[in-house]
Amino acid sequence: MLEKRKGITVSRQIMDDQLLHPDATGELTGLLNDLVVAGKIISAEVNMAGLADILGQSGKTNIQGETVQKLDVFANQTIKRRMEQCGYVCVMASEEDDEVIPVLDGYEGEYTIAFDPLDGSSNIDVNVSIGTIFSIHRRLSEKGMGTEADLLQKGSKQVAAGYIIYGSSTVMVYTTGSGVHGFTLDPSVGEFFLSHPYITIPDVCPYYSVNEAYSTYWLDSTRDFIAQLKKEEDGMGPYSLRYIGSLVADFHRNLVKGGIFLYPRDKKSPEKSEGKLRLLYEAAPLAMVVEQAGGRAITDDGRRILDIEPTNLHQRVPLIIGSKKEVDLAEKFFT
Ligand code: AHM
Ligand code: MG
Repeated sequence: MLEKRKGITVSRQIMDDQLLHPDATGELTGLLNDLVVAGKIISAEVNMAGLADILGQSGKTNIQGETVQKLDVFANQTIKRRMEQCGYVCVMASEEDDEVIPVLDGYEGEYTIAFDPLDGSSNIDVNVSIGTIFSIHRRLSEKGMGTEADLLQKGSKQVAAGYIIYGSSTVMVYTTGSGVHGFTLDPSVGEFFLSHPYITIPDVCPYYSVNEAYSTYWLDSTRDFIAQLKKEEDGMGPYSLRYIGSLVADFHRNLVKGGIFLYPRDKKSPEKSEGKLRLLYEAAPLAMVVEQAGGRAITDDGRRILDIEPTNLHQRVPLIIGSKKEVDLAEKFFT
């Protein structure tokens, strides 16, 4: 049956997901389909980047104080334009914008979207995989333009989440809470086809991913856990290190092959006291995906990522995410 589904289009799968919810109005289906269009546009631009003189830096810095590169700007604008006029979204948040982003007057819909338009952007001009991450919630307010409060909802309330990775091929992975599916873009026809139905993260986990250069700044618990992964013990380990430095790419590899990714807090600077990654549009959506795939996502003090109540749009959170057995093991060190 699963084999037979392989090759169906992403829009067919999105519609099938909707049919699991008899009361659905079709708004989430419409939103996801518009997001797919944004993904295709960004994918085309990423592939053209080397040719189109779009590489390099735009000279601006974002709220995190990082240099914004031109493709980030393009990806951000592309998603905002698609979402502001799709009619299914009431307010947005993006890694690249300090404040909430309104939609066009008269186009307010039922949902909110938070996104990282192009994660891993420091890798853009060296042909390393980068990606778009998205998180969708149902609005809390009744109607009209959405507010920040509509966006500040915990991850367990997400109605859909996922990412699009621009790598050796472009792959969209998403969940609406009924399993995780992956679709590969066939650029010759401009369509995403189901290539990874019902993804489950492998039990056997060969990889760990962490920036070990910061180990001198780590908490003892992090250092002890990583030391454990290097041992051969109880039929586990030593694990191999794979760190791309592009969250979507590291996460995607671990989801498909098995693995654990960590971006823990460290003592390097006050900004790193909660790690580096952002709760709303990096940690929470990937946590929903990983849990739907049978894995786990926690903080380095043992909290479930999906249970964290956000207090601001760009808050950071220490992230431990991946195969269940390894996150269970991590938890013993972190609690
Ligand atoms: P970005 O959203 O500005 O691209 O930053 C997030 C990226 C992640 O993709 C990656 O996991 C991490 O930063 C790498 O950080 P570091 O270089 O500190 O290891
Ligand atoms: Mg990012």
